[in-house]
Amino acid sequence: SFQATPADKFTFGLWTVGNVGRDPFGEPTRTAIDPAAILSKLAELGAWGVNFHDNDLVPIDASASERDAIVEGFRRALQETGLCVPMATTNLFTDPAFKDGAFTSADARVRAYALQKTMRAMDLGAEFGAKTYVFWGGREGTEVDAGGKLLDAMSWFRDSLNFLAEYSEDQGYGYKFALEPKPNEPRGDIFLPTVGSALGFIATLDKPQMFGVNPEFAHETMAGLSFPHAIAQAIDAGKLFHVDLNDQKMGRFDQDLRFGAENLKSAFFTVYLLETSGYDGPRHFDAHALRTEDEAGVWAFARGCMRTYLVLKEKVRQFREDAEIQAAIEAYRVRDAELEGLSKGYSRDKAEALKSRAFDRGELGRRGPGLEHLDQLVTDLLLGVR
Ligand code: GCO
Ligand code: MN
Ligand code: MN
Ligand code: MN
Repeated sequence: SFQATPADKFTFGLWTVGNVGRDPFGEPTRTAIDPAAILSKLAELGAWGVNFHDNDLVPIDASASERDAIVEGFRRALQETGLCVPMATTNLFTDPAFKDGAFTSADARVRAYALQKTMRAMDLGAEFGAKTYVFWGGREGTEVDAGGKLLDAMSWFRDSLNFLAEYSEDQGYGYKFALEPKPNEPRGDIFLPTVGSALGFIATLDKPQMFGVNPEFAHETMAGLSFPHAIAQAIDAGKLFHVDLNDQKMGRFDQDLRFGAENLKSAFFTVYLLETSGYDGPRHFDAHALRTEDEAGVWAFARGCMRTYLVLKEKVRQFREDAEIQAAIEAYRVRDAELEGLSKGYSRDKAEALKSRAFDRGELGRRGPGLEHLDQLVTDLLLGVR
């Protein structure tokens, strides 16, 4: 049936299903949907939660009383629909003040304003019980390296994140922070362009344990990298705090396609890793309906993201129970208890034993691991003929 339920932990951003189809070449093709209407439709489709940037909910120029009224209305809509708000984030990219960066702006006033806006957005998220705070540095980058801020940008970024981590602790919010890397767009080059860069940067923060990553399928793909490889590294590091699911053709503009729309095999291994690694965070779809679509297309898009995920989850189950596939995986691995023992946990004896060991290079090079066979089995599985 592949019908989503809250137990699947699917989430959408207000900005995703709320996307009106504006692009750099054309005006919106859809009218904005009221957040309360978005919530009831998402609940009807079986989603678990909804996420927002501060200004998806509260306009940047709202007065204090307008803010309170909006927050109250949204709280009511959440209660009526049973949806939760697991993640919150700040819009540090739309307003012209951020045109040359927020935390990495060369203008100290902009950096201070970015901190103010983020603290207020953290307050807002905490009001709704959000536990994960995403940092997507959309404008954190540059087109002109002559400005000479490549090194400064790293320390400004670090100072800001350290400051906000302290703020979260001071307020007792208990946020876990997730950095979301992207290689470019809207900037010519965005700082911390890949999951690997973000992981490296986290190790330089004052409280690295509070920080992880929010990898996005489209972003790693834009960089020409493999999304399953990226999340595997994040999982291995204990740093997969959130995930943005969508799809993307490599080497194109930021497409934000429906999950599974383009790279089915990578989508399958993404679901495989999420479902078998113990990851229990939200499955967040950060994508939007094609600009061609009307509102019916928006909900077809949302339903499609969840449906494809659930179909692939069922394929993961079949993959793990398929005797021929499991035999092919087993055959791929060559086990050797003695050599495996010698190869880890250094001692001088082990080093000497390995150095004097005779290896049959000819045999190692001749062995066919059976990957064509295995991969075709997976292809058959995904095509539905197994
Ligand atoms: C993008 C990004 C954003 C972020 C969002 C959450 O390509 O525009 O993926 O959608 O995920 O700002 O912080
Ligand atoms: Mn994106
Ligand atoms: Mn995008
Ligand atoms: Mn994203």
